[in-house]
Amino acid sequence: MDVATPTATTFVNTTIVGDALPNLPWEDRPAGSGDVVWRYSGNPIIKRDAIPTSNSIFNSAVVPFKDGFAGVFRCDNKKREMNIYRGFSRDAIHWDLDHDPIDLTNDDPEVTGFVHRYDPRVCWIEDRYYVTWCNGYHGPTIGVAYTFDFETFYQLENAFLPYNRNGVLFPHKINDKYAMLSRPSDTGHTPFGDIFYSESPDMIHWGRHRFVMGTKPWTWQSTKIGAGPTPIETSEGWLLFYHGVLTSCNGFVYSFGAALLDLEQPWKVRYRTAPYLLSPQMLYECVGDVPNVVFPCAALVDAPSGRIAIYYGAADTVTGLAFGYIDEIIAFMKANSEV
Ligand code: BMA
Repeated sequence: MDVATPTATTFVNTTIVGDALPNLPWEDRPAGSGDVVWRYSGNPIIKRDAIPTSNSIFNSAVVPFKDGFAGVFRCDNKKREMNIYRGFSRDAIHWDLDHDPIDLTNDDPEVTGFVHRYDPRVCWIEDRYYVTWCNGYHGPTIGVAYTFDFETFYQLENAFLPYNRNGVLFPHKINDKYAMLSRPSDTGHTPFGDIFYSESPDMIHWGRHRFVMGTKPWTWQSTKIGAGPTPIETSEGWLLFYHGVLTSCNGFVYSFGAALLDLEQPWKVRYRTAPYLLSPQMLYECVGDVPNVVFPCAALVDAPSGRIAIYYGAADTVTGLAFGYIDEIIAFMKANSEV
């Protein structure tokens, strides 16, 4: 598969820029369901104890790799250290995870020093896979590394000063600059957070920060929001899945929805789902180390069919999979949009 030269596939209204991925995991919408995004019946696909040392395996990222798939997984171990682990799969459902965390390479120990690493995203850009994650450096910030082969991971400078989370790269340069979404925050389990856009000439220096979107009072996204999987390029704009948090009388509730961002100026929001697309409702989403969380970090797309498989952490404990059609999601967003 030539991932460097994506093709475009046109639906009635939407052209998806991307490759064919015929081995995308897939299950049809259940009979009688009207959901625009529906869960895999075999969820959770990764259980909390999939490796001997793990307490939980959740907010994780997968990509097509060779004739199968590779991924970077958030595993919290039984010391409750948060770290990122490598995995491979033939079918993107059954995963073989390393039993030890990813070893990050950089000559400067100030860069590679471990405090915590969590919520990874993986994005193919030009000739390599970039990994971003929430990296502890005197508070959470955005760690960045790249790999060509999922064997050696070269760590770059943190993208931002602390405090920041949910760093999500765009899959190609925009206006000749690398582009990233992130969510400035504070050091704790922050009760606020909006999504911002930043650009970089070299993946090291990030600037020209632009506000993208904020919370919406009295909705599923009223407390904070954060970008999820790598944005998907379509003729309608960048399709962004993002999580939103509501503060209930019993704590935070994490759901996810979607937005369409302008192709050339992605800080301009064209549409945004007023209702959520998925909220914690299954037992494995409602019960776990942190109840009531669905937290998407990756999506696989088959451009010719418009099928999408979304990977999400459930209750900060296990990993789930959900499906949809991009043209249906965009049509739903347009019919139910509040920007
Ligand atoms: C966020 C992050 C996520 C986590 C979520 C719910 O702030 O820590 O990793 O899934 O809270 O606990």
